Amino acid sequence: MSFGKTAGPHPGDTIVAVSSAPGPGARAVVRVGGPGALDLVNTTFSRDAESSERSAPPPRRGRFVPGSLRLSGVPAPLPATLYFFPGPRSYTGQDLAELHTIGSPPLVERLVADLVAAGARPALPGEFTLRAFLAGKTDLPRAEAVQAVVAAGTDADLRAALDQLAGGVSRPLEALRDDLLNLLADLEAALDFADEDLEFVGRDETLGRLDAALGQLDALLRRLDDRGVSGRPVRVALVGRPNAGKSSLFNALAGGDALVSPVPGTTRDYLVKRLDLGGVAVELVDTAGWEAAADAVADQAQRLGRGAAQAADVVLWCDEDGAFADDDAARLAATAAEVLRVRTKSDRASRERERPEAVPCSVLAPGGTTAVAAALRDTVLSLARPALAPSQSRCRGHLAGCAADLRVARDHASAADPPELAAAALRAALDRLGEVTGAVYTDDLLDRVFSRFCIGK
Ligand SMILES: Nc1nc2c(ncn2[C@@H]2O[C@H](COP(=O)(O)OP(=O)(O)OP(=O)(O)O)[C@@H](O)[C@H]2O)c(=O)[nH]1
Ligand SMILES: [Mg+2]
Repeated sequence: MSFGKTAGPHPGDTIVAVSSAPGPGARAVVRVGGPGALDLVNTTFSRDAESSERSAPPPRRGRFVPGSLRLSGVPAPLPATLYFFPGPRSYTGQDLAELHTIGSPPLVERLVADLVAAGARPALPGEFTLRAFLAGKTDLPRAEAVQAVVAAGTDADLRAALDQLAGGVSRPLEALRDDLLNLLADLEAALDFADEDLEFVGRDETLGRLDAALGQLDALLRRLDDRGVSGRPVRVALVGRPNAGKSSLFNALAGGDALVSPVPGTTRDYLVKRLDLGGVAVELVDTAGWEAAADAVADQAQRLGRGAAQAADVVLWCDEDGAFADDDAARLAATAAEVLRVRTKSDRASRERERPEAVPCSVLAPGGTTAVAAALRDTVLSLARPALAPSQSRCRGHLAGCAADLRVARDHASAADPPELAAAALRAALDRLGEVTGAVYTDDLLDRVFSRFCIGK
């Protein structure tokens, strides 16, 4: 699906979708939005105690109108209620009608089909919220929060989504954007009157205001992290005893260049590499083998390795026999990580002992790591991703870009470079900030945000 200008949906279309949860229920809600919403609804809906709905005045805003639906092929009228919200004071900014009726899937399908036959177009995922965004009714973080509220799986997810919906991210962003726009205006005024020896904003003041903005950005980024949704890729740690074959597997999976040797305790530090598991991004971490540390360096390596395991979302536990001793399990229990057991060096026939709970793996046999890669991908995909995660990672990305541009502006100001340079960097920073809220957007950005939505929202 694309919201591109040529191929994308036309906001002048009247769209229809079921907006209640799929399946049978006490009540189903069908939404019709767009300029022809009321006329379309009136093709199937009649008010109670009225001979002709056409002679009646349109329903008042937010008022519900009891009545019934006449559906094609259904002999009896269905009880229904119409809620009508005329634009521009509606969710989408356009006329919006909701028909509430009995939650029977075949009847609801019939209703949508009749409305489509009467001229409505089936809505694309997120199209109602996209219209709200395009009408200036909502910004992107709030639009994303709508989807996150719908998808929230836990109380914490729901709280975070509701906070974002209420402007938890948007409001501080608006304040920050205002400050930066004022600073840009001052810098540009100084450019316009460069010949007149008037000082609009001095170097120290510029630096001070940029530092304040960077501080606010930092606080915002921390706030995103505090919600426990940092948007970082899933972290996978290779953990096991010395010589188990962790670094070899690391190299095989990630094309890394970790040191491999038959001497136990080869890996002293830990190595991190990004890896693409068929469209799923993970961060693979190679760690030092677990053993009783013999010296200070080994002890340090062990602690680093354990720290990495602690921060992991998934642990690939490597063992030549596919074994997983109770005390190993106990040590890993402290991490919240999902443990995936791997039987390494499966090409060694003498060690061929079947352990169904461990995935066999060999870095020497052709295709010997395919099963591990597939099992790892499944595990990563099965991890519940908080509903706000995509929004948070999008915001984080734009905010980090904004901070980088602000630092460039700061460097120029501090080096007393021509003020045009600081102004240009500041303009770039403002664009990045605009991308968070949607004040500056591209079709591609809208596509990424709204294609995650479900139909009817
Ligand atoms: N036959 C066979 N040998 C392997 C395989 N994977 C690793 N090895 C060998 O096992 C030895 C140890 O491998 P490493 O990858 O260094 O093991 P490690 O777990 O990283 O070891 P430490 O860093 O010391 O904890 C090396 O000699 C490897 O060549 C495998 O799939 N098959
Ligand atoms: Mg190693």
